[in-house]
Amino acid sequence: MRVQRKKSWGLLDRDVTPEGLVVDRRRFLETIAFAGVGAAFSAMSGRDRAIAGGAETVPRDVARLYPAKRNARYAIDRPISKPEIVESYNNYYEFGNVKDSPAHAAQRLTTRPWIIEIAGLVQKPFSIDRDDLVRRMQVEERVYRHRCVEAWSIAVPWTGFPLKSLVDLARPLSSARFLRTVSFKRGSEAPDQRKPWYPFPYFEAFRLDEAIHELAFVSIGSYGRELPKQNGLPLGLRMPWKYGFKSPKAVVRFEFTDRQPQTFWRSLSPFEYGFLSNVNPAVPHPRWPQATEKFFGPGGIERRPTLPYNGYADSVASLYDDQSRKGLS
Ligand SMILES: Nc1nc2c(c(=O)[nH]1)N[C@H]1C(S)=C(S)[C@@H](COP(=O)(O)O)O[C@H]1N2
Ligand SMILES: [Mo]
Repeated sequence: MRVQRKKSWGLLDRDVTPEGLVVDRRRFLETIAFAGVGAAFSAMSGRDRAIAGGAETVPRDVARLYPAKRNARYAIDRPISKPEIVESYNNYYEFGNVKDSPAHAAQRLTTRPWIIEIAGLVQKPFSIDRDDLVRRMQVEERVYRHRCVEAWSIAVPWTGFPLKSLVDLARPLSSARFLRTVSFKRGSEAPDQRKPWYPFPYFEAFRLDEAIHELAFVSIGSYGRELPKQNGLPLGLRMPWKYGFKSPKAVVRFEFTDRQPQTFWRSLSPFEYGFLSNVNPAVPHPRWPQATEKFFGPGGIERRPTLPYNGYADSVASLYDDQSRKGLS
C-alpha cells in the first residue's frame, strides 16, 4: 500500500513511537549544540545562537519551545496518526502532485530567514521574521483532526499559537472583514511553481470571525519539534473544521480585506471548492463522496463516518447561518 512505503529522512524510523521520536530528536539537537561549534556560538548574539549547524539553524531559544505543553482542551476522539504517515503522504502542490513527492522535494525550500508581511486593512503594515513572531507568542501543543477533501484524514499534535494572537498583533481596522493568506513563491526551489497550470503562490482566505475563532491555529511544529518542511515549515495554518486545502502551508503574507478574496482551488474550480468549505458529510464533492473517510490510524487505515465540521460542530457551528450550513460554500 502506497502510504506505508518506507521513507527515510531526518531521524524518522518506522519503529519509534511519537514520544520516542521527540526524545530522540531533542537528544540529537542537544548533541549538536554541545559538540562542534561551542566557540563560535559564544561569540554570537543570543538571537543568532543556534542549535544546529548548517545554513538553516534553529535558534536555540526557539528549539527550546519543544515539546510545548499540550493543551488538554483540544483532546479528540481518536488516536494520533503515525508521524511516518503524516510526513510522507502530503498534499503540497508546490512540490509535486503525488503524495510522496513533497517529503523529499520540499527539503529544497530555504526556510530561514523567513519574513512575514502583515498588510492591507491594518493600523500599520509591517514585516516580522518568523522566529521573532514565534518569540512573541504563547506556544502550545494541540491535537487536531485533519480532513482532506479527498476523504483521507489524520490526527496530529501541532505546536503553535492561536491565529487570533497574530490578528491582535496585526491590529486590523474596523473595516477589515476577511483575512487572506499568501504562501511563498520561489520557483527556483519549488519547480512545480514554474508549471503554468496552477496560479501560484497558493492563496487562501477566511472570514475574520473564523480567523479569530479559538480553533484557528498557526502551526510551527508537529510531534514535539519544528514542522517538517513538507508539513508547512516555517509556518502554516490549521483550520480543523474545514477541508484540508484551507490549511495553507509556508505562509509569507497575511492581508486584511473588506471584500471576500478569491482562493487558490476555488479560482481553478468554483463548483468543487467553496469559500467556506467546512467539512460536511451531507454535501458530496463532485469527485469524492464525503459521508465517510479513511483515517490513518496508528494501527492502519480505518473507515469512519465523516463528522459535521470534522467533529468540531459544538465549537464552530454557531459561526454559520442556515445557508452556509447547507452547501459547500
Ligand atoms: N501552500 C500549500 N498549502 C497547502 C496545500 C498546498 O498544496 N500548498 N495543500 C493543502 C491540502 S489539500 C491539504 S490536505 C493539506 C495537507 O497537509 P499535510 O500534508 O500537512 O497533511 O495542506 C494544505 N495546504
Ligand atoms: Mo486536501
